[in-house]
Amino acid sequence: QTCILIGAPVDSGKRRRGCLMGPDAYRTAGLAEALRDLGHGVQDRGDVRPAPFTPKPHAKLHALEETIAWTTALAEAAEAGLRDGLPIFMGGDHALSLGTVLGAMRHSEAQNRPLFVLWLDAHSDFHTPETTDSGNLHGTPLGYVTGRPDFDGFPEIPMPLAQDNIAIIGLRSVDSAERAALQDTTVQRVDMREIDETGIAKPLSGFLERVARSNGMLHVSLDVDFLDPSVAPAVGTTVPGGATIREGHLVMEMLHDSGLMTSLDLVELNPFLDERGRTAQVMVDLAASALGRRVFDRPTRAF
Ligand code: DIR
Ligand code: MN
Ligand code: MN
Ligand code: MN
Repeated sequence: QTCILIGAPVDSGKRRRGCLMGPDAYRTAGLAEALRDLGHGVQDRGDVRPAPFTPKPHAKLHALEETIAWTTALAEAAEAGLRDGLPIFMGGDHALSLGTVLGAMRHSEAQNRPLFVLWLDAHSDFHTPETTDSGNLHGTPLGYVTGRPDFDGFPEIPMPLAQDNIAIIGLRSVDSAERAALQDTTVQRVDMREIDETGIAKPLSGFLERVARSNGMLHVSLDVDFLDPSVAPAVGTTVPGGATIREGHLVMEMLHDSGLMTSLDLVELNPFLDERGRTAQVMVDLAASALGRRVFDRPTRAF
């Protein structure tokens, strides 16, 4: 399994700047070396650049043209990366997933396999350009890929991602328009209360079983703010009451055991807000767990 590292220094998905430094923070924290130590081939393809664009002021949406340009470029990079190995997108804010999930959708369609998406995030990112209050497009990728309206100017969605094929885990900040829209969907929504009550393994194995039964491809999108800010402070939108380090590793270890993950986003790291690269290191360690780092081998569990 070759891991293809792809820098996605997207900083247009919200107003607070700094996520453009993410890819180099992951490189500095030793992502490639950690994966090589696990026996993987690793290829760093450098940073993607956005397609050419002309900025136009917009009454509400922040950096619309730039975000569209990133979406176009990243969808192509994702499609190419998936042909050659397991792409890991080093973000960059969550607007990068507008492109990476689109690329994964195109690839899975070409493979004739269904795509599933696991969204690890405090937020549901289910807005449309119409419903967003903040005007920050990093809050819209799941709205986009599921075929919600008003994404004018963005690349066409070939076939919307089925709601049944999405799980969002870690929820604790859902805007009212998102809540209203999500309520009527079959998206698997796992909020922090459910994690408190049942543990994180139970809803995750249910989802992974569904992926396995459909012989699906699985795109995983890990937002730094999935984790509690006490352990992962370098993100612009911290929300208290998040996943612990161990819950994060358990998710990643289960993903590795399942053998189902086909692509991975690491998003919203803002190294400018960090102290000594602490959060970048946490994210590198989580990625390593998803790619097979473990304390001991254990009997394999079939999904
Ligand atoms: C918020 C923030 N719901 C918005 N979204 C974030 O601006 O629409 N997603 N931070 O991860
Ligand atoms: Mn750089
Ligand atoms: Mn997010
Ligand atoms: Mn978030």
